[in-house]
Amino acid sequence: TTATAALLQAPASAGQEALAGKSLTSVIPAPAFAQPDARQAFRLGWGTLILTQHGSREAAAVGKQLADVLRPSTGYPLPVLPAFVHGTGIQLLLGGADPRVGQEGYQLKVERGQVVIRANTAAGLFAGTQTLRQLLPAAAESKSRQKGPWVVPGGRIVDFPRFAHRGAMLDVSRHFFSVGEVKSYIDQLSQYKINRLHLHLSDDQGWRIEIPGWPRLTSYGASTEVGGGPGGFYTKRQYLDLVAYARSRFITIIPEIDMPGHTNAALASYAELNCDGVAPPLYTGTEVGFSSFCIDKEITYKFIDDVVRELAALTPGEYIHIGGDEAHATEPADYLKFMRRVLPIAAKYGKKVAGWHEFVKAQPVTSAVPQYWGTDDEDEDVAAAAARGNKVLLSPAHKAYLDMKYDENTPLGQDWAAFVEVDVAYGWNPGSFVKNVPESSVLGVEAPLWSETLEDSDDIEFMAFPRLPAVAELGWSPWSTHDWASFRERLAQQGDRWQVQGVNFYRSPQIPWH
Ligand code: TNX
Repeated sequence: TTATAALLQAPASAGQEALAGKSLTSVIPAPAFAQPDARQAFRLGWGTLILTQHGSREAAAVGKQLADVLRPSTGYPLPVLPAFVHGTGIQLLLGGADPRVGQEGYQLKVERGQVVIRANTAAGLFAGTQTLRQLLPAAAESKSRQKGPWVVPGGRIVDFPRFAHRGAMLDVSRHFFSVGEVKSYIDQLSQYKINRLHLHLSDDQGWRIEIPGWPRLTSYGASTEVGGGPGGFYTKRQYLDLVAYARSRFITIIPEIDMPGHTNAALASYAELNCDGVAPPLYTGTEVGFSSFCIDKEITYKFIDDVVRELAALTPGEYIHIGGDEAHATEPADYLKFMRRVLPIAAKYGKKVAGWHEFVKAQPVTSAVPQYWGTDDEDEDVAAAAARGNKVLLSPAHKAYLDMKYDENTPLGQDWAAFVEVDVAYGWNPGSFVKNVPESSVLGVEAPLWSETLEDSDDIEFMAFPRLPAVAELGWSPWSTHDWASFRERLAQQGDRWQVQGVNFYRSPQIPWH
């Protein structure tokens, strides 16, 4: 009806709702449009069915993932059945959604008898089920049976992302993280509608991915990490397993091989890659900017061709990330020469390029994506690239870096860019942050997590939570919903879920944790 349509135009009043306790808008990222209906609510019970679009294996898979979360805590059978079955329950349907939901959004209707999620894609259904999870009591996240009641607040949501790229980056080079640890992070990211995971697979301290024909990269170059620990690497099979795991949660992995700097692990593995033909020792410190590929040797490009070809074959996504940051040991003219040779290699293997923003000096084709990691609100080269038509990814270090300490007492992390408390991570607008990089030139946001000081999942979680959800909301939610007062209340509710999930989050004094 027109009345409903008009109501759905109204931006979610997340603030008031969150203050009043669990409601339809007690969600991160904030939904684009929400219309709570206090007269309605859905109660999960013994008889609840999960009914998924008939004929869609992907919709059924999303339904099964939802059941896998809710069965242990509720103790209910929650069978996943094709949607032509009659019964009450949670319906995951393809098609018939509000046109604004696009390719990744969804609409959600919660009434007394049913929950209906509609989307155009399985990705949209998955996003809707993440919202639904957050609308249930925190105990629903438990791995063991808990007391209900399992009530979902009533009303309607129409929700879709502001930006195409809502990313996180994990540095698996400075410290290696196992397949299990990365999967655990993927699970956490997907709850906040993150859709890209950038893996920093090589650096001075370690090479982390098997490349056929270059076995010493992994037998030797992967054998240590910061502090001298054992390091590690992903075999092709393990890497493909990660890609598939991420994909089932609608996250695309973007692999990064950093070059021409940050390459000591490769240079140590193969003497012939060095200009003087002498392999340097492995490196376990935390300095940056001392290594460089040999720009004038042909074998450098043969090596990169092999690496990019292999990575492209392992990557269903559109992008390969070629690093390009902090090349202090490469002459500026050599850097340009190098980039102009390397950029076409990705294209040859059917991939677009992402890189740390320094590489725009080489004026890459407009499909290339500079990732801005500066601590300033202007950068001439990045603005010029935007003017040429390149889309920019925003990771300003003093806002979006998850490895920055929260304050001077934070036991982990670094502080070269800033202390980044939760209000700082939340308090910037990607659409107008860098001068002359307008919203139309912004591909999205990404929260990098460098791992010089991080050794395991507990450490990852301590730095990522609660800041990752702040960056996720900047990437997904319309600016009209941006509201610190509301965000901190909603974050406190996420804290209840992390407690149940066993996530080692930082109890920022800025947040009214329960
Ligand atoms: C700078 S940011 C780096 C990384 C470090 C990080 C530590 C960027 C593109 N390069 O090599 O790990 O600082 O915060």
